[in-house]
Amino acid sequence: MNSKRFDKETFKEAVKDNVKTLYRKKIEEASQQQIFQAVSYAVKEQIIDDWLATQEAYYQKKEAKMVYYMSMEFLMGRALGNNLINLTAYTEVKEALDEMGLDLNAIEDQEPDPALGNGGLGRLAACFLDSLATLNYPAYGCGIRYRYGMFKQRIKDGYQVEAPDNWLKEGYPFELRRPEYAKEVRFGGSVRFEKDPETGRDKFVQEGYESVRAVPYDMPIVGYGNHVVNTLRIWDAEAITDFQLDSFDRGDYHKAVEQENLAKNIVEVLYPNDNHYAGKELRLKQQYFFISASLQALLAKFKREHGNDLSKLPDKVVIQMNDTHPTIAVPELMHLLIDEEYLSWEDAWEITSKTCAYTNHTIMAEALEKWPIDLFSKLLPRIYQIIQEIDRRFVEKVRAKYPGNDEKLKKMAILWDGQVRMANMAIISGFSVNGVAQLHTEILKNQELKDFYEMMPEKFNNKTNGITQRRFLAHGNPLLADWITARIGDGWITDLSQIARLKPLVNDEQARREFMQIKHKNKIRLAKYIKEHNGIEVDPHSIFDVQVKRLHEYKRQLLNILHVMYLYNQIKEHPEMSFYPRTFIFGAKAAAGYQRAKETIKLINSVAEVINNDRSINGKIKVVFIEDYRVSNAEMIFAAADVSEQISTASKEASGTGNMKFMLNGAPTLGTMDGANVEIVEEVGMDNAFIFGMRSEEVIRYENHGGYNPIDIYFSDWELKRVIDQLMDGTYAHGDHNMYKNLYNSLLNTQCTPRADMYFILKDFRPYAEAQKRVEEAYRDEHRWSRMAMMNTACCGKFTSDRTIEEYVRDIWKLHKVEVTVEE
Ligand code: 26W
Repeated sequence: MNSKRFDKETFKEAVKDNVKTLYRKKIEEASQQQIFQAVSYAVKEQIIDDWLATQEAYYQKKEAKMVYYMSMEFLMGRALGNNLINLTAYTEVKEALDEMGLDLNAIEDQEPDPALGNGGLGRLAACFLDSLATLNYPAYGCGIRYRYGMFKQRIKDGYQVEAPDNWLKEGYPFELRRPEYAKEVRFGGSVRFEKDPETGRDKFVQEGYESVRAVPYDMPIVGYGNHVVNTLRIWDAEAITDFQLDSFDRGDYHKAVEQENLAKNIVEVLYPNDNHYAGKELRLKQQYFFISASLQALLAKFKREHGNDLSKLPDKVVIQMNDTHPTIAVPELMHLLIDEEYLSWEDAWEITSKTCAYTNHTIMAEALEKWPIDLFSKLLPRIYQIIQEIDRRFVEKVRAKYPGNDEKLKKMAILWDGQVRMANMAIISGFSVNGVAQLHTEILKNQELKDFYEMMPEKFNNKTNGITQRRFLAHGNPLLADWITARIGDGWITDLSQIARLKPLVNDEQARREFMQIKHKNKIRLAKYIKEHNGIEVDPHSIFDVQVKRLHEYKRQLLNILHVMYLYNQIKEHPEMSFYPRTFIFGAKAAAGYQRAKETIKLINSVAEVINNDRSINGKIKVVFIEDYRVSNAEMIFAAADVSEQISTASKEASGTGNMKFMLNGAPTLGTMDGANVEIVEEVGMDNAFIFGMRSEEVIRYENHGGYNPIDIYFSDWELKRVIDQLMDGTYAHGDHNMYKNLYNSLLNTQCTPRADMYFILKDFRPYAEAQKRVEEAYRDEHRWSRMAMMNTACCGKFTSDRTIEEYVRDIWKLHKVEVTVEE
């Protein structure tokens, strides 16, 4: 608040005024929620000026190219604290509120987490928006304003119970409804072409359709200290009321009600599946809904600013498709260009294929979107026609290049086996295909997408993911942030490569001590949270060993908890053995219908209950399952972690981004050579990480040729056998022998889908246990550990999303920076 605009006294007045006008109350009478609202409106008022100035600057600079980041998910997390950080007004506002007897932290806690995303992919989108604004790049995020975001997780008797996330209940202060930009989106019906009597052209007519009105809500995305405010535009659905009256008059009451329902249902809820395609029609409706609305708005804006020559579109606009979920943008853009703008197929294709780019975030087969053709063509008849034509032309090309090779079509065609394969469409139609970490991109090129890579190698490129240090250090770990700034200045906030200046300090004993003292304070903060939320006492002197991420078999939370069970057996058997106290911390949501994942949560909680209540082990092990893991508590968890568990089956985790957040906060990785872990080790050195287990080539070899039998390991390792048997003997189930039957079978039963131990848990168990031993050894050596921890922070410069965004800009988007100046 070195600016007049954030003068403390003015700010205090604004808060008081807001409480008065919004609630007719004095500050002393207002509830915490009301104060949150009042403070947020005061902050938003400051943002609005920059927002206007930014949009004006983009408009003036007509050559400014704009990226549209299309995503079904934006996992934003709370806005108030982050906005204050990026406005460089956090400290001043905190002081101002202090002087009013108000506590900014408590006020921040009043904000619901906007959780319009599942996990990695949605949070990445949020980090990208932060970096784009901070780096002065013109950008829009486009998504859906779900009425209910990611479900709230409650734990009852150790089981996950889902509760609705009504994040809009109290009204969300950081959004702005923009009804003047509403668009109509049509579903179903049939298509016909007729000669336009005036122009003589073939005119496209859609009949008997249902439609909804898409109404945008804009959220400000504040850049760090640069007056840039970009926009996240999320679409709400409303019934088209005039049509309703109209059809009511015509006696078409039924249709009116249907449209009302369509509107209500479409944006009702975020699908809570991560990495699992379910093929639900409503999901396809969601996808088409927000894409059609976004593209209509995009074209309208383009024509307003640049006129009607749409051949210039690729110079002014680039559309980045966040996984396959928004790839319906390809045929929708073709449809708008051909049917509404009367371009030829060839011209429309030239524009579309130069404008669209695709990011792949997963190679898990069950995540691939493949829509049944009958469902698809009924819901989107015109879009389906266009896809047929894209496919027809592509198949022709493949036949010409590989005559008589039907294997190629089986792999590469869009339409195959009664399905529309969205990834194939995206790869064929866009000008860029990128993976999200080096290893992942190599696997795409050499395995999953090999045929495409051979045919069009120039499209393929890698963009290793990153995270924003503004949220995950400046906001989430203020103690460490201030300490770093005191040591090396605050340049790291917008240039994380500067954090390397901490490297020489790892040899400075005083610096190391301070670094570890901060870690300890953060552990106390988390211990307090755990006490309040779980009622469990944990010792901040114990090793905080943390695995927080979505629950999925490939991420292998099961490996982690089986190892805890193994340690517990050991301690029970050899009470005298030396053991450094550990707190195993888990946080994870399971997709509502994912049985094995839910069983794993129950297992973790049951193991926690048994171990935490066993006085005989003197608190050497504690197990904590943090309920409702989400962005806001994640920030606190990363800050407090000693060990970062990144133990996915090699080749399965495309990148991971939690791994980077731990590293930034000084927690060494205990992990496999998977995703971005590979690059983390490259930066920090093998000595400052704990790497174990099968390599990706080995996993892929087994998968391609078979040959792994977990039974051999089971019978040759009696300690492991005992642990697995404990799943069935009632040890962690109050005597129930069936509670973990599915988990047990997933490991051993060859009749189980499609192979036993698909994720190589038995095979990696011993290497994991040994790596855990190395962790303990290293931790006992305070000198060594503090060096390691600090080295992780000092070496994480590469993993800022600012670097990722600069690479997207350089290789794919070709944007230019725009300066925004505002009078203070
Ligand atoms: C259709 C159902 C569905 C839903 C979500 C399929 C796939 C997804 C996402 C692509 C899953 C996801 O979030 N992937 C994660 O993306 C992160 C950001 O790139 C990576 O860091 C993670 O490794 C990857 O699992």
